Amino acid sequence: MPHIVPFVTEIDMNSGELSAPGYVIQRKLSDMATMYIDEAAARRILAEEGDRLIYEVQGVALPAEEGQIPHCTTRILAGRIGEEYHMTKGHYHARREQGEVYFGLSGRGYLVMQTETGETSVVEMVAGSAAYVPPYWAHRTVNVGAEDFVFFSAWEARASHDYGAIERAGFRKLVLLRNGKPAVLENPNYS
Ligand code: PAN
Ligand code: ZN
Repeated sequence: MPHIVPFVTEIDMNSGELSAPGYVIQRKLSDMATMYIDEAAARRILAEEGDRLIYEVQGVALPAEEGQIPHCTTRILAGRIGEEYHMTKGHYHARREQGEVYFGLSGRGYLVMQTETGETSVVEMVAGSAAYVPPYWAHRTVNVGAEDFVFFSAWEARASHDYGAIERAGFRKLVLLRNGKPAVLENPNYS
């Protein structure tokens, strides 16, 4: 078993940048155009404006072994695709029994969660919010503000990510602009 020595990472709360990221992931509109309810709007943006960065993840590199606690920041840029706010892909943990902690660093977002047995929950996060994603809950974050929404997350290494179920069926709840503010609505396409 590799021996990890203690370390500290400095985080820029406004950009989510890590002092020494082990990895950086960028998700663009072209990576997730089919995930937005208004796919035609996504295609229009891609054709007329070109691709756009939706969110960026910066994390520390740790081995995927029991007891390690990987952690990262996520920065979701402000904006919408049609009426739907910029969001992460969202996932279940491959090991469903593993939970996670999110901590808001800047901006304003919604954390959208659901279980495979039909429960849903949407909580608001601002700078200073510690949100708990319990075991068995799929999770997606949505930037509902005018600035970048940045948060920190930490999970158990073996949780691993299962994107397939969400890619196939989506989330039960959507966060859309309605009457000038974010509204949580049923997803008519949820299957
Ligand atoms: C988070 C997410 C991160 C990006 O660190 O992985 O916000 O979202 P997607 O993984 O859905 O693209 C987390 O929940 N880790 O388990
Ligand atoms: Zn997760």
